[in-house]
Amino acid sequence: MAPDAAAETIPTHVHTLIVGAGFAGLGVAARILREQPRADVRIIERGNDVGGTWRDNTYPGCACDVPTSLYSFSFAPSAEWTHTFARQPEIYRYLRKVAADTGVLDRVVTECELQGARWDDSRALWSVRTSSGTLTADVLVVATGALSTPSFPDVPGIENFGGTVFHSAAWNHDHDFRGEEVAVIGTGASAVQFVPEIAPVAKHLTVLQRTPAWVIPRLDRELFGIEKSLYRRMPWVQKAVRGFVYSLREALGGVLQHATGLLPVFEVVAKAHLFRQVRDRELRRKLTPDFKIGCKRILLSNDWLRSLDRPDVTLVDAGLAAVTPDGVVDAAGNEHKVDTIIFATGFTPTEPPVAHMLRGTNGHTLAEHWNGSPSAYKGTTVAGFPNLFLMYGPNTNLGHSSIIYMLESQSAYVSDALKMMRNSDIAAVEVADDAQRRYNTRIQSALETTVWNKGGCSSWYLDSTGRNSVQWPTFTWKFRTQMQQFDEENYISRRRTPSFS
Ligand code: N01
Repeated sequence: MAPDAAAETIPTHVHTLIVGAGFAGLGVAARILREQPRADVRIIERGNDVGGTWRDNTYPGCACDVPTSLYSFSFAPSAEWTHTFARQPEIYRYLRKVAADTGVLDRVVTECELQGARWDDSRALWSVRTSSGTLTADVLVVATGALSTPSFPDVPGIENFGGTVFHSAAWNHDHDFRGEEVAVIGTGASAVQFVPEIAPVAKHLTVLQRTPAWVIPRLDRELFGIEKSLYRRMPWVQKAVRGFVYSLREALGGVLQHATGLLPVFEVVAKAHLFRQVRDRELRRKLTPDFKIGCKRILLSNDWLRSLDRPDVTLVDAGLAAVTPDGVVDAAGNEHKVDTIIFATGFTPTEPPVAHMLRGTNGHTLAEHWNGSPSAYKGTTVAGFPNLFLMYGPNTNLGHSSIIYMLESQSAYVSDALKMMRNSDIAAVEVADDAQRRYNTRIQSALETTVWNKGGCSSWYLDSTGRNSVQWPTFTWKFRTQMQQFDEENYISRRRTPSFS
């Protein structure tokens, strides 16, 4: 479904070009336009609509695993949510509404994919190639998200499989599972949501689990009519609920980051949940992790564990090793004949494809610069890449709270940078190398004692070099504090000269 009022063409030049119209891109554009209504801002979006990962992930049971009171924009509260944990269709609808209400939708060019961008130092501009043509931009804001490119394990034989294959992030809604043997690869946040939905439909499910996850109940319920009408009439009540949920989540973050000695309490809750939902002792053993809770993302589900206890579902505690023309081979060497394979194997957060498309001052791509281990200043700017802002950049992910809070903090920083550039007639800002280095030394040292680094698991928080380039190490209010104002003193700024204007 294409947006009603999206712009259709790209201009030849724009001041601020945002790539991606998901939560991050819409949020930063809304913030800039709120503070500078006449700002020259465009968003290019490769899909046919706004919404990002909430447009693309439509698998059965897809829902947010962070309470919606927090997983929504602070500037766009809604009294229409049906549940405490919103479902995908309503989050998608919400994003489309926010885009329209804030005027951002008029700035979106859909079906326009970034193909490459090179910093032109002599003109202090980004030269940008897209699927709809070329343009230049003073500032580039990359809001392509961490969960936009599906990851497939590199297994032999996949090209010869005779049945149906798809990824959970590109669900095949025309596919009929009735009477089918189905293999599900992966047991992460997506699989736990769709397996309970398709288990009653398929003839049999074989779930290949490489690593069991800690699972706790999702305290989900329908919102009462009275709550919604209260939120409508007295918005401060909804704000207060948001503040309360935020505080609870910060407390959980404190345990994951600073008080890991308390984690066994959460493990007791997870083990009790497993005991209640799974009768089979051997299955419970397979589903019990051997690492500290929180080391990998804690999963929230009320029906995943129970669905694995069904007679028509088999949990194989071995990963996928190969695919044959009519089945999958697990890492223990056993073959399972199946008609359909669903990959629930996640995304590529530490190797974002966009990093291969951006070339900075010395002509190297961001991916070459990072060399397998992303880092940035305040998760947002990178030395050697002037006028580039990364939304949801390195070390901004959370294990306990809402990413929307982090994105809004980054949006404030970007908007403040743009204001400073305009008011002081600055053509280019580039973070100083030593400021970036000092910042990352602090972040890495703070991460050392957290459960993500010390919890005894391997997770996508650790990149190919073993460094944690994903997680924010401490309370989120500390991130917000550091992002309140653009700190020009840590940047090399270049004034606009007549040749640049
Ligand atoms: O992906 P994942 P996801 N054989 O990376 C397994 C967010 N999200 O799509 O743990 C067998 O979590 C892999 O095994 P292992 C959320 O942030 C948010 O579920 O690496 N298995 C793992 O089990 C989440 O973190 C919401 O050993 C293989 C699974 O694939 C992120 O999206 C909702 C394998 C991947 O799990 C991604 O979630 C849903 C192999 N060869 C998702 N290779 C919200 O509500 C990989 N795996 C906000």
